Amino acid sequence: GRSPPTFFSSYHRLDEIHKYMKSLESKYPKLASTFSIGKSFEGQDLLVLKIRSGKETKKKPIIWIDGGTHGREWITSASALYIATKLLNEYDLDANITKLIDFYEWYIHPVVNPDGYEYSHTTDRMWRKTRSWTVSLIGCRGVDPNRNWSFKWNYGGSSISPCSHVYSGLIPFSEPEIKAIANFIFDRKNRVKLFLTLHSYSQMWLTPWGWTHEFPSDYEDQHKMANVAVRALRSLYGSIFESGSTTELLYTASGGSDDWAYGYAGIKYSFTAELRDTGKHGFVLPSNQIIPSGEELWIAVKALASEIRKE
Ligand code: ING
Ligand code: ZN
Repeated sequence: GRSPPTFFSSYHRLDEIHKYMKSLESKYPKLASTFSIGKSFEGQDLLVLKIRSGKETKKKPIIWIDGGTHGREWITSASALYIATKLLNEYDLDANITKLIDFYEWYIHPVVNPDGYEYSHTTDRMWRKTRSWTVSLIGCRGVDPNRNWSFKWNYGGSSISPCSHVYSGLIPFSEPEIKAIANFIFDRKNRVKLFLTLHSYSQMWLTPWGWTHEFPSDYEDQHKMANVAVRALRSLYGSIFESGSTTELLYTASGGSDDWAYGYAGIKYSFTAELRDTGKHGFVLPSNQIIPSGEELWIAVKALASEIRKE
């Protein structure tokens, strides 16, 4: 294919990301379109890129990929955009990619939490949560968007204290950013074949559950598919990603998006990928790793999409 554009040599602010998404839409009018699924607490657009070939009449299986759920995890937004760019660049150049685009409808949502993302650029590099507040809760702002989903909400690994990094919110789906995704996915739940949410860091391919130490009935299939991803990923630069359930490899965490996508919406292949690195730079991954990190993730996503297609 063509060499990756200079866009991926540094991290970008939200407005530049939105501009970039719209530039993809103009460059590939037959394949790409952007649309907003709602507004963040502070009024930013929740912009999603759709990649699809052919006439709109046919209903296709869906692949959902999101990044930027947590403000400080910049590599996840960059990587989601990298995947989108690769899909579009290689369409009609690479027969396998062409097949994957023709078969699926792809939705890429690079900045799930735009307010937290911007705040991590302007004020506090380590900001994780949203930026919401209510009059009854003065003092601390923000809800953990990955503890705010309705499935097994507040079953453990979250907090009811507004000052906590893992504050679950006053009610499930209190955060407009999260409610918007839930509505979007739920409306299409029977067509969504892969729900992939990108986080950082620790290099893991996580499967449900996060809310309990028990393993779901589909664990065997899910773990096999996670291994398809990590094996492909490792083949490029040798990066080692562990695969396993969230509680097994990390910690108990309820109210996360992958548990909801699997447990409530019934999407079997629902994963959280924890991208680079394993702690050397942590959340502050140098920008010269955007392209290699994007490349290895791209190989993993391609492998997953082709494997899921066979089912
Ligand atoms: N990790 C995730 C977090 O929200 C996770 C881990 C995965 C939790 C799936 C719940 C469900 O804590 C990061 N880095 O945010
Ligand atoms: Zn995260």
